Amino acid sequence: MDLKVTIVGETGVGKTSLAMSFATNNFDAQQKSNSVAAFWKKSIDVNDTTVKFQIWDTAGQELYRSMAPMYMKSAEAIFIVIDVTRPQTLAQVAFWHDQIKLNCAQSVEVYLIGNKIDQQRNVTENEAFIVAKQFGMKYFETSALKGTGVNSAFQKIAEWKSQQTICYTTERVIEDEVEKKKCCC
Ligand SMILES: Nc1nc2c(ncn2[C@@H]2O[C@H](COP(=O)(O)OP(=O)(O)OP(=O)(O)O)[C@@H](O)[C@H]2O)c(=O)[nH]1
Ligand SMILES: [Mg+2]
Repeated sequence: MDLKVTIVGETGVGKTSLAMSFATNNFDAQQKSNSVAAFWKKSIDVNDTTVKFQIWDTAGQELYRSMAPMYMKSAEAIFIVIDVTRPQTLAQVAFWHDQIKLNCAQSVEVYLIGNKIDQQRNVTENEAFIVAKQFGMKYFETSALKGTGVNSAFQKIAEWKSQQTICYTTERVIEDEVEKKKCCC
């Protein structure tokens, strides 16, 4: 099954680095800021199903930000990334959450990702967790540099997707059975 994930957040928080770490297991300390969205693919197996990720890594610079909604619209899941060394990136979560409300389907699953935990942090895990909770999001911490937590965040969203599909199928089966019974009466 396909899973479209869009990554948003301020410039320099590590969106491209996270996508690259997950998709290729590589890290580039000289990673350049992107001006257009980059696309990454990777498949993983969860619950006997292959989840094929289609990852849109958006450009965080103010100048290119107007493009982000285009990639949010069809997303089933969104990662809002912050940089735990820069508290202002946490303050901007409200902005990104508004963008999601404006542009995404109601069913979208949103995770907050605190990246760069290998560095001296200025945002505590608890501070970020409180903001995530306020907006109804799960919170994960990562280091794209070390690879810490990256696979688990993507694994969790893949599990969410596989569960969604199972629930949907079960509901449909139950609905179909109700319909059949109705027909027999
Ligand atoms: N120490 C450390 N540096 C990181 C980490 N993730 C990214 N970086 C560095 O932070 C800088 C910005 O990373 P990018 O991945 O380009 O950030 P971005 O969010 O894609 O930025 P835009 O494309 O401008 O939106 C680069 O120099 C990366 O090498 C991390 O986990 N730890
Ligand atoms: Mg980038």
